[in-house]
Amino acid sequence: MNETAFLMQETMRWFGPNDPVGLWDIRQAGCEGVVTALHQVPNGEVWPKEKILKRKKIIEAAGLSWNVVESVPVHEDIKIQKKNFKRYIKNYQQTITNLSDCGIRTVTYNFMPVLDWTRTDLSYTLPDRSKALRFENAAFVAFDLFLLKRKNADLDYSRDEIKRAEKRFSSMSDAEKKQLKQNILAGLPGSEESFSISQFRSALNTYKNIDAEKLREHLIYFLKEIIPVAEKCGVKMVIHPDDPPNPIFNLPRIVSTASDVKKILEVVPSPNNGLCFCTGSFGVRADNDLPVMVREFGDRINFIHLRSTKRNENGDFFEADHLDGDADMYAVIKELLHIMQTRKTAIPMRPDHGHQMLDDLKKKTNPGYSAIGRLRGLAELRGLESGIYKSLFQ
Ligand code: DNO
Repeated sequence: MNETAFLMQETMRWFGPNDPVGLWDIRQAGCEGVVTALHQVPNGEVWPKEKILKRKKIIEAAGLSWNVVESVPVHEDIKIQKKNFKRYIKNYQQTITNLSDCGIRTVTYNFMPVLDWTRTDLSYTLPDRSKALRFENAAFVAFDLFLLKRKNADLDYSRDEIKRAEKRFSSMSDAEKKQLKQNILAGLPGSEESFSISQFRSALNTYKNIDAEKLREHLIYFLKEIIPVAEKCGVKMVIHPDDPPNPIFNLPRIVSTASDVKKILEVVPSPNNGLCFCTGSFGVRADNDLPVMVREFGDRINFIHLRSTKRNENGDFFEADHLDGDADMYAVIKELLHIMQTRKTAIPMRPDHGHQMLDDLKKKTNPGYSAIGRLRGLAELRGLESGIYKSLFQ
């Protein structure tokens, strides 16, 4: 590649010293850096500089850099503007300042109520016997209606959906029901919360007077407090889209579509108020035209998650091979390359999720975050990017 080439910075998520996938594994996958977070710090508390530096040192000892924080979680009180939310915002400002002082200047967060990302099945067997993550609508609706027994939940679904959920539920063994409950409530890797059924019911209840407009107001309030601090200390804040990008449990969703993103970026028009462009999350909706979105928001995309889901007409989706789902990865990467050459910047990227495959089938790995599946995804994406770059810019 020539010296003025701007290609994506290749990184992988690393969950810290307890991650079964180690830093040297990530390095051997060809990455230059990692994306990580201080998962041990309770939500809402300040990340102390010593802890940030300690983590940074471990990463650098493996010849890698800490390119992006994913995530500094936004405390629920901030989303619902209750109790201690002002204190939590102050803490958030301090955390950003501390990160910047330690040289880490891209911070991911999301504004999903109660739950971070959600799947019903963490080991969906594909025809080649590898395992993928999946969201099965009938199982999800069955959980909502028959396990959670949410009040008025039936009003949120069509008759057809309810019928399919009944059928699905009656075919489930007790062990499957338990597993489903756990998949939805126990918290997937990177999410900092987990719930029992009754805790979850009360968490949902805190949103009873918060619709999408209200939640958006709260996000805007948060941004107006946070972005000036981010500007001052040179931190790029990037919001991660809702996953899945549709309302679940009748909770408001405000980062699911191009028009949602437009509102967020326009309301605080600062380069520090940016987007984590996740092809996997946005790509679940057929009305999200991914390459068009890259073009539209290109000057504010400061972190990229690449994966591809395959959806069907029932609202199910599973995570396909990185180049094989509904996302037009060729067109997305082509647009990203244009943006990077124009901005003269290399945007950090991570291959998001990956199948549990080969030797990893015998290991206990974080769902979606095994080594070999991500390595395969990254290798495919790298090849695609390099081919497009050479044919277009050299
Ligand atoms: C799932 C991830 C999410 C994401 C957060 C960002 O694999 O994409 O956990 O990191 O939602 O805040």
